[in-house]
Amino acid sequence: MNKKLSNSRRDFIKTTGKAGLAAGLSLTVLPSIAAGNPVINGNAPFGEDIPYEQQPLGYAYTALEPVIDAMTMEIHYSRHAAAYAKNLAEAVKAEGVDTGKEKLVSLLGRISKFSAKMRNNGGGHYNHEFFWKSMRAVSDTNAPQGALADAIIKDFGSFDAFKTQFTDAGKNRFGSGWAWLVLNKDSKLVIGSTPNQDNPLMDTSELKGTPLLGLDVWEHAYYLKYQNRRPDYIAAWWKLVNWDLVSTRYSK
Ligand code: MN3
Repeated sequence: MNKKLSNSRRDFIKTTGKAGLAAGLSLTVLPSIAAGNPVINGNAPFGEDIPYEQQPLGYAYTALEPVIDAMTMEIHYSRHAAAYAKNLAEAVKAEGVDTGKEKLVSLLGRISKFSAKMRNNGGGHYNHEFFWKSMRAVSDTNAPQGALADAIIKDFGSFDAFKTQFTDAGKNRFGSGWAWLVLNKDSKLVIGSTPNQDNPLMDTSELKGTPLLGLDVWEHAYYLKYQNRRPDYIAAWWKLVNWDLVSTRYSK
């Protein structure tokens, strides 16, 4: 953010703070605004911190073969996801977000205050960074362990029932979007989906909670290898899920 904008924001906050005091607004809220902290929607779910910039992939484009082919990974990461990160950088600049002070996860929690460009690209960037980390090389015996496995059985009946419900969420998402496993505010595991690049951290989202696992069901994620067969892509994708990381997210 440039200095002029930053100063005018501070003046705005000062003025608003005085007006707020005059109007007798809560003193517990105002000091944090005056200190320049992000204003966080009180109901925003906790989500993991993801930087505003695109991060290195962490594995080769070939690492997820044969489930996801190298060309799909290369186009997906270096073109689609890179574009979300670039457009997000433009949006935060244009809309005066101080990225040194406010984390992306907090911004998503009040995304209704921003433009469609911020929503689409903030979500697009966050979701893809989250997605890359959620996968690792193929394992035919891939399944969650420990406390997460117990919670899945408790909330869905069995691992197979969980997979069926998650698969249906991905299959039935009309058009483009994401399927999610989230931990809701009652510490219950919930499956759902979001349209476009929305996610469960957004104050605009019907599905709310802490994301534990997300699956990209946009055609760009699977079309080269699976064409119109989204269910085949989802069925194969289970071999890639990094359950160790999902467990870590759950235990946090
Ligand atoms: Mn994608």
